[in-house]
Amino acid sequence: MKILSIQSAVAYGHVGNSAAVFPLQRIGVEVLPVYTVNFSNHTGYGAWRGPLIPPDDVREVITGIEERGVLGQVDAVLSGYQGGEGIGDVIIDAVARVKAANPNAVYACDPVMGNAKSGCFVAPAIPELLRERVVPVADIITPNQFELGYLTGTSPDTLASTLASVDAARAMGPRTVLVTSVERPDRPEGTVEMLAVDDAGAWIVQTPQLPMKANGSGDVTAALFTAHYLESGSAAVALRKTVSSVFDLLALTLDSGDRELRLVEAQEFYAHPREQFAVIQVR
Ligand code: PXL
Repeated sequence: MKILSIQSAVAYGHVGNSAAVFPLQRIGVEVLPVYTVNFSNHTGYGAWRGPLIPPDDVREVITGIEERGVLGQVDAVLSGYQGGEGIGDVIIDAVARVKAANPNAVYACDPVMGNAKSGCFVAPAIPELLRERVVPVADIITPNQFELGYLTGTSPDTLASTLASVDAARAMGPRTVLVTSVERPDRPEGTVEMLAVDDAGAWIVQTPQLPMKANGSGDVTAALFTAHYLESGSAAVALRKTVSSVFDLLALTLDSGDRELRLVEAQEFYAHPREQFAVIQVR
């Protein structure tokens, strides 16, 4: 399996491609990383150095890959956080070129906009760009519950209203939706859920809510879900494996006291997910 992953690079720590690439490689995926920024560290520190890569330069790298004649081997395009609005067009164009070369290829978009705690934290043009142009050409999207509401102009909270919001998102184009950080008002205290929906049904999984927020965990989640979904063709299987790997990565990181994901140390959890959490079909 080959995944063209258009995301950030950081030298220190793990977000964007610096979070997604290694777990994908560890489960046997051939990754073609294309970088959108080259930063010292993630923006969560409030200070960082290094350039945003100009959109034309990102496009050049993809054109170079195209000229090697390998775009037809790409099974999926993966994108995440967009620092500026110019990258959106490059991603849309890359998806079109990959799909022209391989009609079976899919586009997995993590519509990064914010979260319930911080609200929207991206540039003002990004939500509209995602809503109007990017999400409509995506096959898989992986919003958190806040982003799902922001994307669809709804307020998902209960399971029923979250499923209704997913239906609204699927009406925009994507057939497969993974909702992360689902916080139903009636959930057992100290838990958090993930919900996966595709044409075959809807599945939910509940885990303990760890007292932490590690930058990059969403990037690992989107990457692993995309690869497992492509591999298995099953949202339930992809959900079970992804949640297992990400939970164990986070628990290991929490234990370490480190601010950055213990991405390398957790490698066996990607290769051999324990699948310790039950996935329940809800539709
Ligand atoms: O995790 C998304 C992400 C991507 N790229 C950069 C970031 C972050 C999150 O902090 O700082 C540069």
